[in-house]
Amino acid sequence: MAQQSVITKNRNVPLDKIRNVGIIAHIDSGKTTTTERFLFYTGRTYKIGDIDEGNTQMDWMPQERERGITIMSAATTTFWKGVRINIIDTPGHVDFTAEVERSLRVLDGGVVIFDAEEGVQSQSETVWRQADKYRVPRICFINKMDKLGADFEATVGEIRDRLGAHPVIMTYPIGKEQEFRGVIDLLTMEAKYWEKDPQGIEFVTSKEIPADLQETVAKARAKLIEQIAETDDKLLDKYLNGNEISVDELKKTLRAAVIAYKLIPVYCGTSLRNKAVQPVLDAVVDYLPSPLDLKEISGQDPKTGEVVKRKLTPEEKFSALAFKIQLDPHVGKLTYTRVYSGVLESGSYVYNVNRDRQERVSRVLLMHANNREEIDKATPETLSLWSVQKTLARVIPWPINPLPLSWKKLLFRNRSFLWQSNRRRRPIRKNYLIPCKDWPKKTRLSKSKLITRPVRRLCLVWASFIWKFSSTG
Ligand SMILES: Nc1nc2c(ncn2[C@@H]2O[C@H](COP(=O)(O)OP(=O)(O)OP(=O)(O)O)[C@@H](O)[C@H]2O)c(=O)[nH]1
Ligand SMILES: [Mg+2]
Repeated sequence: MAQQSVITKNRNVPLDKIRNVGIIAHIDSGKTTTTERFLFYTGRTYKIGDIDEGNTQMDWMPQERERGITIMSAATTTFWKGVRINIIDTPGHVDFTAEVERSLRVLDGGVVIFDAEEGVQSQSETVWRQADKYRVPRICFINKMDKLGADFEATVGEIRDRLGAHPVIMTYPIGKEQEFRGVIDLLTMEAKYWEKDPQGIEFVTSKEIPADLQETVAKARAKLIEQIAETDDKLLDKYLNGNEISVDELKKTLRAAVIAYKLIPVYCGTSLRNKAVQPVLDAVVDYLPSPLDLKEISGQDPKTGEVVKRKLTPEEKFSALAFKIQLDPHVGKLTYTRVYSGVLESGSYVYNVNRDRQERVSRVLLMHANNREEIDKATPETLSLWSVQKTLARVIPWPINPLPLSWKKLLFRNRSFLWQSNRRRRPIRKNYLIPCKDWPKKTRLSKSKLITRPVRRLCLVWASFIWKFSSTG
């Protein structure tokens, strides 16, 4: 496994230098591969984790490594250009779509990855709609530019037509498939080549644009400036009057447009071949929102029923959303939380709104996939975990400032899963995460048995179990 280098303990970062992002997409588009590159280029790991060799940081479960797929979303933290990036790598398989949705609820921004050959696929559409639902600003990365049949422009077209988005091309590919060499940054009009260093750390920047691309790139840049200018009246005036617009002005306006869900910056590259991944990290820093851009959250006071608003700062009273519970054989029950305001200290008590009771926060942990780093407290800067000791809950007096967040419970209707459970008997618990196609043949039910009453009853019980289980998530 790749080694970690950065110690995140005691690194205080101002709120505007925080990005909470999720990597979302269809299965096999390269989310984990790209996340591993993020960790490597930011210095978080010494060695590039490879999906195909089963030595990734983010896919740490043996089942994930065996199958080369992500089953559980994994969180990590890294630093790029002085900005702390909290990342959640999500699974792409339709059966784990609940994992994506519960992560999206607590994220401030998303990096959506597309396969340059496949374009926009079904699950990409699903996660896109989920991100729309939770109002998550996004950037896109068209990955696998090295793959046979890779088509950058067709994929951008599909983002526009199938997803109804407003993509803006930020980097234009130099070559494709085997010939993919790098990208042209349309803002600065620089060509960047990843050719010499196989790990892609070093790249060559040149002001000279390849002759065959000059015309296309000039058109693409003009379109980019027009698209950005259209989102801001002042800039549009300047543009229409024929005045020069600086790169800084363009970046600032684009950032505002991305946060306002008006534009989606699009990048391209190939994570597997270690080419053009750094511009995506730059885009996370430059265009995705910090917690300060979200302004405030609102909730209901449990006693008075009044709507309460809190700013997303450590100075405010505490409020957080527990978005996932995980059972760890060594530590016990872990609760993934997003702290929105205030401070969560180890040894303190918090009010659990769902259960209407207090919970003791025995330890606060910062997660790096399955590695835990113990910290004293969690603030809005950390996507953290705390472990709960339920036994102590009843004897402690109520905290003074509870704030139940006014979000709805998640209800998952995972059709494919229900349909599959109609066909086959429920696997035993330890096999729960095994894809249905791999369940032993013996457990399959014949078509004639499917229509019998006991089976239908069993399906209903199973469906209600899933419903109950996922709505508590
Ligand atoms: N040719 C090519 N293959 C890639 C690239 N990036 C990833 N892959 C391959 O695509 C496959 C899937 O990669 P993952 O990173 O596991 O994809 P994922 O989106 O995380 O998959 P799930 O988490 O299971 O949804 C692996 O075999 C990778 O080696 C790329 O840039 N080019
Ligand atoms: Mg993955």
